[in-house]
Amino acid sequence: MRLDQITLKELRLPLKEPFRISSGAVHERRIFLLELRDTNGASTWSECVAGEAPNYSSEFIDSAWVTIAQCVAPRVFARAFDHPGDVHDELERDFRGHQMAKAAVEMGMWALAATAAGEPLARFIGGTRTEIATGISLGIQQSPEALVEKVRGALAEGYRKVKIKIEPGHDVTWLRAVRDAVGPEAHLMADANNAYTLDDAERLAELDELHLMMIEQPLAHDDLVRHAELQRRLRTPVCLDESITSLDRAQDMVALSSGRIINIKPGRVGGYASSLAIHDFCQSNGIPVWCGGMLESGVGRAYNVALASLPNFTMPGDVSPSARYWARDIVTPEWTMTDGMVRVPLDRPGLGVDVDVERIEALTVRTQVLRP
Ligand code: OSB
Ligand code: MG
Repeated sequence: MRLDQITLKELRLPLKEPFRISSGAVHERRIFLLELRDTNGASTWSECVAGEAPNYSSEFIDSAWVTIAQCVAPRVFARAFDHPGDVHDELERDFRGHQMAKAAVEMGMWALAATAAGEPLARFIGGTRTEIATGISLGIQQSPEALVEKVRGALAEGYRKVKIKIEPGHDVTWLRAVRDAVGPEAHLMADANNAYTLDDAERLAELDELHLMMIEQPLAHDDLVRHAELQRRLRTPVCLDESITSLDRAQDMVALSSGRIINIKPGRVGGYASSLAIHDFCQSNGIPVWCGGMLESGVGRAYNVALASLPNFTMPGDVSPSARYWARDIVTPEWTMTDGMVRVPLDRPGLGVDVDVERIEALTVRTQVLRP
């Protein structure tokens, strides 16, 4: 397999409601799509999940764009690959960081290979599930009452897990209001996106009585040592998101006991090869994983759904249906949820959804065509 063209496109999709986390708010998602074409003329789409600002990781859309154009694409154009699993190593050699930029191309190579092999992407990577238990990630709300309403609505819609964004001042009282309102059985968790320090350990320990499934990434984005100290002081399992950028970091988490669960986002770890390695390592070490989200369009969602079909994705993923985010998605059919489950498309090779090329053209604000 050899690429002979990558087209970069940026479009804007307004979110139905603003999404606020401890590090910032998004109103309109700048969607970064790639169309990859190989020397046989086959093509597929992928999505780079970098955000508008470097407030989740150091990458952002504009840095990822330049990185793909100047560093990732030239390397991938320069050789043929027997297997998409070889792309990751090629992109790691003397090339530090930029996981989301690398992942966008690497994952597209997996989809091209799946299509060429005549297999649905989920099966091509070893996925076994036919449907994915689905969670919703709720941004920080105006008041505890507003949050309770959102959570009730999500549970009524059938979501199997409700993740609530927290930050100092919007945490224990807010989550207690939710727990009191929805009862002891509801699957609730919190995500702090690095909003705390170890000085907050006592406050965070107050969450133990609320029986959350986990607390995601309470401390710094690149920390493992302090999370280990915090985990010793909490009964609630710590789940790491931002801190796990590679298989090595997952191994460090286990070695240091920095957390008990991992949220795998393929973009954050450099793509599918790395996601599969983390998945397998966690499976062998009794660490449950689940698939995180980055407010992807229907294109990125296809990759998340396929990944979440692997056997050790035992907890509900942040793979909400299209209608949770957008008035209209850019794929057909849109992603839907029935009884809290999103179906894995297994009826055809590749991504399993059609990309609405006309709509993408209409929404595109910039394009760049890359060639060898
Ligand atoms: O921390 O998981 C996160 C979105 C943007 C940046 C970070 C995160 C998120 C989400 C969204 O929680 C989950 C989704 O895509 O539904
Ligand atoms: Mg998170």
